[in-house]
Amino acid sequence: RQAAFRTDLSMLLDQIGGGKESLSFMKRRIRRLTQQWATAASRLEAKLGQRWRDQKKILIHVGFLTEESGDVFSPKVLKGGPLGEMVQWADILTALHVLGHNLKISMSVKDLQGFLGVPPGRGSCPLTGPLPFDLIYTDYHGLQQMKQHMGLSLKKHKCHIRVIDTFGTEPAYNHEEYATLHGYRTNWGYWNLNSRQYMTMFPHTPDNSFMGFVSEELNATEKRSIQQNKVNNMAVVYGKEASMWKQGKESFLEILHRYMEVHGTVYYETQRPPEVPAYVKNHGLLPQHELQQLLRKAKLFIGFGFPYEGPAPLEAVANGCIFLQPKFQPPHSSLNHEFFRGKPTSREVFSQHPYAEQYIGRPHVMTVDYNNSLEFESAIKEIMRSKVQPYLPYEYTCEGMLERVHAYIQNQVTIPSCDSNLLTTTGPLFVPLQNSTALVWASDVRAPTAWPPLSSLRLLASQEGQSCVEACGLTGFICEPAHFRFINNKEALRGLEVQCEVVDSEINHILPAFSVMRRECGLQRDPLLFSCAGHSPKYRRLCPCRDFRRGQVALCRDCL
Ligand code: U2F
Repeated sequence: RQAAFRTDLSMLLDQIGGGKESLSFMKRRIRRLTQQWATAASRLEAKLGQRWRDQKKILIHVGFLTEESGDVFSPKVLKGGPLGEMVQWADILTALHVLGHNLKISMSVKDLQGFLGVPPGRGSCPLTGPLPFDLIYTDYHGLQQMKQHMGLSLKKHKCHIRVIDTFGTEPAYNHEEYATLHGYRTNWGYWNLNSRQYMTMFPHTPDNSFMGFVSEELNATEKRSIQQNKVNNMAVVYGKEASMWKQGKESFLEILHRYMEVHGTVYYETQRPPEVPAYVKNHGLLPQHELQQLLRKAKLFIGFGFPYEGPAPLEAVANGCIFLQPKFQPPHSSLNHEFFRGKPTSREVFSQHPYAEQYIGRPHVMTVDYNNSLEFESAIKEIMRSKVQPYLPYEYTCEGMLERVHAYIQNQVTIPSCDSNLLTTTGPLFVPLQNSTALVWASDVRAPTAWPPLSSLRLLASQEGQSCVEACGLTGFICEPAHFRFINNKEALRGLEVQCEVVDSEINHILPAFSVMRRECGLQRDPLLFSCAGHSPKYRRLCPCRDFRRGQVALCRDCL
């Protein structure tokens, strides 16, 4: 069946059910953004023209909100706890509904069993017969629950699963045996999925798919009125929980206070939290739409280093604030920081919000060393002087999210780990270009169904110690894990004019790669370990880069 765009969200709201604060929060958000989604749907519909879109049967099982997982989030919704995940799930549900798919929504193990058609009760009772869904969106908690209740059949159906995974999972952590043998084993990873089945909140590592969420969009009139009503000396602090204001914040808060009126939205019960200085005008935790109003007046939204990588800075910038945040030197990661410890990634986080720093940047985002009070002070002065327009990257608009999710659903079907023919592909022809880049022979003959299409591929060799994320990034491209299978061959090495005395095939997440010194070349033996993130000091990596659309890094130019 052809999927038809929907603009009426009432059926979705009914399906979500109620009772919990987390669900009420999501429903309020969905209602508030209804008009924005409707406008986006009609724009995307016009853009896609008469293109056929398959209607998919989709199960959405929100594991972290089930009682069975302990649901620690719901009770904290009105108390300053994390809302980013709720924001994202609300937007995923809406995007799938608006795109016209056939949804079943599960928030408990009982719902899950009912939808999958497995008998209720404990223990693993395998699903017999075909999976009644084309796709299942869930999270790590949900995956665990499905393993318990679907048993072996989970393995059989795993290509249909998509895991919403805020901070991302790198291939070395995802590969069970490899992770166990090489010290990448965590509580979360090791599911042996294809890494692109993990969908993240920001485009962290291109090994995963970027799912994202949306932020409020403003029309021209609203933008104009924001510009007129900005209060140049008004700052809002990022941090809705008192603990985010603790320790060592006094000195730069003091400097900030010298120049600006400081506002906060810190949750409190009866008394002002002692962590929040008396001169701060604390509004208490606000409903989302009231926070937006506050941000419309404020000039500065200032981060204290935590929470990492949340939605709020995008909302602030979308409402015309400048986001000021601390640089992390050394960078934070699962190797050196409690918050990231045990997360299945060794990604280094160089500031509180790397997306804001790298993808938005000045004048909307300023990243400075907070230990340097001169630098901090001059940033505040600069912010008070400068004028900025509200800004929202296209990929965080409703249209951008719909476009991306549409493209994934219609094209991301043959996930490599589920494709037995993977390593038999012989290489295409590579033509050297300048900068050691080689262009793949522009013919799709050998991979007619490849998505992203092969026309987007640019082969490149990284420097020693450099990952493909960095190597592709530095040349204005992005690493595309789906293209690894086309460059994991001798033709690619030849295309880059690499001198190899031996070409081995091994299981190591930095392969394909080569050592110049030793004239040693290695190809990848296990496609599950193709990794954009991997790097090693002695090896130069073969990197499959691709182009991307401006404002929509998840999609290549010919991807739609
Ligand atoms: C992130 O979680 P948070 O929920 O702490 O992220 P924030 O950026 O603070 O905000 C999430 C939403 O909370 C809303 C605001 C954002 O959309 O509009 N909000 C509000 O409604 N009222 C207020 O007074 C203040 C904010 C991240 F998203 C999670 O994935 C991480 O687990 C967490 C820890 O790093 O950070």
